[in-house]
Amino acid sequence: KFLKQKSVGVVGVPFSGGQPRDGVDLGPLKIIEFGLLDQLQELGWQVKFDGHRDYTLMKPASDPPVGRLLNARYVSAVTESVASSVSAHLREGSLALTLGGDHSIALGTVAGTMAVHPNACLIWIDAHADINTPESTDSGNIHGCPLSFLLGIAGQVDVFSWVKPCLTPDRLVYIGLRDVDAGEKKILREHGIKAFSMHEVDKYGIAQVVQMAIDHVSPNGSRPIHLSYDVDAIDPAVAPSTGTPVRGGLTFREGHYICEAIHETGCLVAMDLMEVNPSLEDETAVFQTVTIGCSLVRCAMGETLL
Ligand code: HAR
Ligand code: MN
Ligand code: MN
Ligand code: MN
Repeated sequence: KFLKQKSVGVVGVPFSGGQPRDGVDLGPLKIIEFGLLDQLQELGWQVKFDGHRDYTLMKPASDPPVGRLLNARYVSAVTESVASSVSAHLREGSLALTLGGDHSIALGTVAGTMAVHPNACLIWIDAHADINTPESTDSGNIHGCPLSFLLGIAGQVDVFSWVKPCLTPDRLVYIGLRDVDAGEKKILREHGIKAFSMHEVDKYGIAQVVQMAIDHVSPNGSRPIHLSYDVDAIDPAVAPSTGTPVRGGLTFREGHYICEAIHETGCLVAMDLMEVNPSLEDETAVFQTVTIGCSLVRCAMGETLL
């Protein structure tokens, strides 16, 4: 509906600077090594991929903490560049698929989407709310903060001056939450942000939750959808290779159902797949996590249609 043709621009972002654990930068390389691009072609998509960018060139020689924020200059430079890659694909009428990397990258992907589709909505699938402000973050890890910047509730941080508030609370919805900081809960309440935690998934079932989520952010399919998928939303028994696993997550089918239902809306314009870390856990765990990453993307792009 909002795409010109069945083509997808893939942005590989081998970046880990939004959190402390090495290896999440290998996520996009592994996912593509496992054949995702061929799989999408088989589904009838024209695939555009320029190769993984080398963002290490952007690493500043010195990057001392900005308040509590760690690697702020590096994260800012990388995400600004990601934003322009995403918006370039969208301007051509393609879907933008970004492979992470840690979830700070979504600061760039969502900004890139909103630059082209200012009225788009954001569906955030995650165990975490990623809405800490520079003041509320305990860890200083920016992958826990991207939404506060996008919503314009982060206050003025000079290093991130390129980020313009581009998201409103009514266009954001979460599914899968189960590890939310006290400060984040306060932010969610104060801004009236809709969130379906694992409690609601248990209570209503995934089909009703996804329906309510979509109806909330895109009544009558009126808005383009950006889907930002943190693989740690899935239960760690199913997707173990991720930096901050939390028990009690989405089942294999629940995780896929979300993607299928969003595909059915015909409104998806951008998707992120984040926090796959192939250096964590054993070989079997990595295989499980990378293959589920690929199948989540395929489902969002129409695999389940018969
Ligand atoms: N809320 C914590 C923080 O801000 C942990 C969040 C980070 N983990 C993620 N994000 N993977 O989804 O540090
Ligand atoms: Mn996240
Ligand atoms: Mn998470
Ligand atoms: Mn905390």
